[in-house]
Amino acid sequence: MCGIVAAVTQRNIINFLLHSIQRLEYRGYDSSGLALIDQNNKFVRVRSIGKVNQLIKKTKNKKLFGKIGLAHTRWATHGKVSEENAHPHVSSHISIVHNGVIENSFKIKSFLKEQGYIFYSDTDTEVIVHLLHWEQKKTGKSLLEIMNHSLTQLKGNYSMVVMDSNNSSKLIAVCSGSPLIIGLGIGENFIASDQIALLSVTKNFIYLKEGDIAIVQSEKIKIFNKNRSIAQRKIITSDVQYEYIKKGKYKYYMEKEIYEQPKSIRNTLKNRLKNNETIYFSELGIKEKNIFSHLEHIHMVACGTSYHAAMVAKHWFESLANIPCDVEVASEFSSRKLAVRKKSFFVTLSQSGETADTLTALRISKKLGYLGNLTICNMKGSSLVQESDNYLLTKAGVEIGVASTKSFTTQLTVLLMLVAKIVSIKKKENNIEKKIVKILTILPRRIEEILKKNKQIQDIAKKLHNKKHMLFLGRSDQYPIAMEGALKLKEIAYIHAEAYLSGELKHGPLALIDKDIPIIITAPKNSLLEKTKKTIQEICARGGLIYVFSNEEINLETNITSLKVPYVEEIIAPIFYTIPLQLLAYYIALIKGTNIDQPRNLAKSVTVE
Ligand code: HGA
Repeated sequence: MCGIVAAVTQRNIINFLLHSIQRLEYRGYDSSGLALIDQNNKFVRVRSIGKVNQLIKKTKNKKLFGKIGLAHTRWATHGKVSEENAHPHVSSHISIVHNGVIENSFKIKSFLKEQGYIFYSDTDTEVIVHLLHWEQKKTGKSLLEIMNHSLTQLKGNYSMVVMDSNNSSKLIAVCSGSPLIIGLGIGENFIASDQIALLSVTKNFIYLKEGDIAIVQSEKIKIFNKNRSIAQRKIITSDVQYEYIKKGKYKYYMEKEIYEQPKSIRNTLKNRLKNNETIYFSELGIKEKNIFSHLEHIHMVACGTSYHAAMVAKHWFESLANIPCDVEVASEFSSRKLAVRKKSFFVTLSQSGETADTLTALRISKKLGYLGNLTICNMKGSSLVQESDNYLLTKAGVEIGVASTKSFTTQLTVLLMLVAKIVSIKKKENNIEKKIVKILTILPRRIEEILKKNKQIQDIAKKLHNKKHMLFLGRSDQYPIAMEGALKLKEIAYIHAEAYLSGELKHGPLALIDKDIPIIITAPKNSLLEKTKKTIQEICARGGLIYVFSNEEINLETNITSLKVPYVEEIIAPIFYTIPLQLLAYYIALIKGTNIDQPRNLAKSVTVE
């Protein structure tokens, strides 16, 4: 969530800060702000509610100058959306930008008030900056020393960057609970919460580890680990392509990302399908046999769209590999007492690798006796990748639209490869692996074919955009797709949508059926189609309004709109049928005129629990 950018350079960095913080707007976008230290060693601060464009407008005629500075785009947790609550916050000569939540902020705040501090905002962040100031006033120690001491008093997450107008040569970064990376320039260095903010100035990054404190100067960087010993951290050269962060001919990133899926899946499969029959994961190398051969159960934990991907994978693990698999929402996993199955292997999924609920679940799982763990993630240097024993990358490329699309279909692609690999290792023969390799090879083409149905889906969107509620139905491995379709519609079109198992309709939700609640059904031609047709007839008999996506012509009644989609192999049908539902949500939102890439109240990577 909240985006952070900071820089210490030899040049005026105002334009860099504005441009880079705008890149992070997808993380939070209710307000933004920046602070610089000017030639007189004084803070200059500009803040604004709304999008970064508002901030840019406010800075326009100000002739701002500074070689060191901080910028922030906010997703509020403490205090409403207002200019006073926007970051950076200041206490005398110390300024801060922060991502996270301080759980004991009220207690510290009342202590600081007793010491005479006046609070200008309702944020927990302002508590940190006054605490630092108080400690420094009391002890006279350096900012680094007081930082060390103050952190022991804070409970919660507090990735942050701090600067001191009495010492304008350095920034201090603290990484705890959400990501921070250092971008290495020539005679200048940068800090951000996501590499895409810094790709215009560098490709070389250091990912700070949990608990790290870094002192960043224009010519040098010093990192202390959580035990406060000097730490050496690897420099990672990013392979993220700049084109991924341009909208190109598309109106919204989400549209671009939907149409990019054949390419993203090709990238995900690249160098992983060998000789048309074997799957190879370079991330695991030869240790894959050791990792998977003893497992007898899989426990998958994720949130939101990633959770839906895990639900599809449950069907694959059980039907193709005969391995029992349970799937759980990460926040629930961490909220209950668990009984871990014997020889259970723990799998997490997250696009960003920073999802706080999933990270917490992983940390808890390590104490529970799982056989091992693996994360499936789109971000190489992310916390989940760093903290997991094993990882597999989805290689979707940067996803900027807040509503996930290509990260979902590439997660499913990786999951299907994983299932195939595990079947071969457990069964000691590779017939299923060979079959899956063959099917995955044609998957990008299948997606290209379904994307061509966009015009017909736009026509359906025209009929549905003014509805207040919708139901999505799916059976078996199409149920998670119904959930994903409903989630997309809620996220970007602000239409209330629910997903139900087709077979469950008659156990209650059938009471909702009337002509005002359209029902969207994905019904691939398979052994379950006849059952789904029965459900459709039951809805029709009650006057329901049905829209079916199927590769069989379904024209049982007049109140059915049936869109015949191209043929697809049964195993990959969940991936394939996701596409029309993504397009449907997109086109409905487009007609409604919502802010598709940055829907209200949401943020891309949810780094708070
Ligand atoms: N708690 C701070 C920062 C919010 C945040 O990190 N969101 O992801 C605030 O409310 O300003």
